[in-house]
Amino acid sequence: MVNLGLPASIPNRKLQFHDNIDFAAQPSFNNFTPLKSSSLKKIIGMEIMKERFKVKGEALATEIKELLKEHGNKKIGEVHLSQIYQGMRGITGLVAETSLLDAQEGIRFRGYSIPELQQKLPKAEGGNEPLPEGLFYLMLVGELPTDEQAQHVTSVWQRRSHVPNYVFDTIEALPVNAHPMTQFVVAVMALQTQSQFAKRYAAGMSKKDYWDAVFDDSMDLIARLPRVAAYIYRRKYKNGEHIQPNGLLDWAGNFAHMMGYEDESFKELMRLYMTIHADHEGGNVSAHATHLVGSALSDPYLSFAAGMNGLAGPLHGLANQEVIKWIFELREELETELPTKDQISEYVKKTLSQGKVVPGYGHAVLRKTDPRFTAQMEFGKKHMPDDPLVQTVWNIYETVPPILQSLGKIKNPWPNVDAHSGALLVHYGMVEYEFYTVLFGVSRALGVLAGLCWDRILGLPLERPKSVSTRLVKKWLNGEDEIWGD
Ligand code: AMX
Repeated sequence: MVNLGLPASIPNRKLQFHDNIDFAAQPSFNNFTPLKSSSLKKIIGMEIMKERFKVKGEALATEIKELLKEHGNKKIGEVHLSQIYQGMRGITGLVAETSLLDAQEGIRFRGYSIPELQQKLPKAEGGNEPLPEGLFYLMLVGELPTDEQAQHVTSVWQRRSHVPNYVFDTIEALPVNAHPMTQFVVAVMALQTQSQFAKRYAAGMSKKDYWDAVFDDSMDLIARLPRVAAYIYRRKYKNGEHIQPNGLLDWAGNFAHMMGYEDESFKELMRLYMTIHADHEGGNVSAHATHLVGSALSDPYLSFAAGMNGLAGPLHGLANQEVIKWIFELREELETELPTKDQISEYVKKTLSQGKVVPGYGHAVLRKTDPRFTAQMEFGKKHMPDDPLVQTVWNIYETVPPILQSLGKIKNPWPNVDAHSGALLVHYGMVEYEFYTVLFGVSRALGVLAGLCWDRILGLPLERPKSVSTRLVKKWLNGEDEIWGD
C-alpha cells in the first residue's frame, strides 16, 4: 500500500469532538513524514483516472448522440396499465453504465460477475478479497485496474479524507439514540457546504464542466464517508472513544480500523462487503433516488443524501438490520442458539401469519439466490463454518424458499444480499445491527456516485416521467380522449 506519511493509528484514545486533524494541513503533527516522491507520482497518476474517464465518457456521449439520431424512434418495449400501479416493475426507463442486473444470473459490474471480480480485482497485500477501490475504477473507467491503479485510488481517497470539525459538531447535536442512518444523512448534509459543484455552479460554470465538478465532489465524499460512519459507530456504541485513521491502510481496511476492528479477516470482510454492496444497476431505490435528484443538478452531497434516505427504508437497505433482529428474536423465543429446521419453519409461518415479510428474502428483479448472498456464504464457510448464527442463516436458506414458494404470490423466494451480512458481522462482535445500513450506505456510495459522474459526462437531462390520475385512466378505458386528470 502507498505510504502517504500519515501518522500511525492511536487505538482507543478518547478524542475530543474537535480532535479531527487535517493531516495534510498540519505537517508538524506527531509522526508526520513528508510525502515520498513515489507517492506523489502515484497521486498525480490518479489524475490519469480522471483523464481516462473524460476520454471514455466523451466518446460514449458522442456515440449515444449518433445512436439516437439513427435509432431514437425504435420501440424497446411496451407498458401495461398494471405496471404503472405496481412500482414500474419491468419498465425500462433508465440508463446506468456501472452495472447490469440479470434476473437469473444476478449482478454484473461492467460485464464481470461477483466471482470473477473476486478473482480479477486487485487485493490488499496478503489478502484474498477484492479492493473496493478497484471496483470503483472499473465502474468509472470500464476497465479492470492494475494493482497500481487501485493503489492510486487508495492514495487519493486518503488525501481527500479530511472531515471538517463542524461535521462532527453537527452529529453531536443529535441525540445519541438517533438512528445511525439519520446521523449519517445529517453528516452528509453537513458536508455539503464543501461541494465544489455547488460553488462552481453559483460562479457560472459551463455545462461541459459539470462532470468535472461532480467527479471531484464524488471523490471527496467517498474518501470522507468511512471517517464519518466510524465516528457515528464509536459515538453511539463505544462511548465516543474515537480512533484515528491509519494512513497505511486501504479504504475498507482503514474503515474497519476506525470502527475498532483490527482482526485481519474482519478487514477482508469489509473489503468484500464494500465491493458486493456497491451497485445493483440503476432502478433500485438508492441508485434511482441519487440519479433523480442529481438530474436537477443538485450536487453529489444532496443527491447521495437522497439515495441514503431511500436506503434507510425497510424494504431496501434497512432489511439487513431487520434480518438479524428477526433471527435474534427467533433464538430468544425458542431459547436456543441453533434452532432446528422444523422450528425455523414454524417461526417463518408465524411471521407470515402476522402479515409481515420474511426479511432478506425476495427481490424486485432477481429470480434466484443472490450471488452476493453466495459470496458471503463462501466467506462464512472459509472463516467461521462452526458459528451457530452463521449456521442458522444457512438453515434458514434451506427452509424459507419452499414456504414462500407455496404461497404462490411471491415472485422470488430466494435470499437477497441482506439475508447473510449481519451474521458475519456479529461473528466479529459487531452486534449493533441498527448500524448495518450505514455500512451498506458507505459501500453504495461507490456505485451511485460513479453513476452520477456518468450522468453528467453523458449530459443526461432532468428526469421527468409522465404521471396520470386514475380518473384519466378510467376515461382512457372508456375510450374518452380527455388529457386532463383531476
Ligand atoms: N416475505 C413475505 N412476503 C413477501 C416477501 C417476503 N420476503 N417478498 C415478497 N412478498 C410478498 C409481497 O409483500 C407481495 O405481497 P402482496 O401482493 O400481498 O402485497 C407479494 O409477495 C408479491 O411481491 P413480489 O412481486 O414478489 O416482490 P416485490 O417486487 O413487490 O418486492 C421486496 C420486493 C424485496 C420488497 C420483497 O420481496 C420484500 O419485501 N422482501 C423482504 C424485505 C427485503 O428483504 N428487502 C431487501 C431487498 C434487497 C435490498 O434492497 N437490500
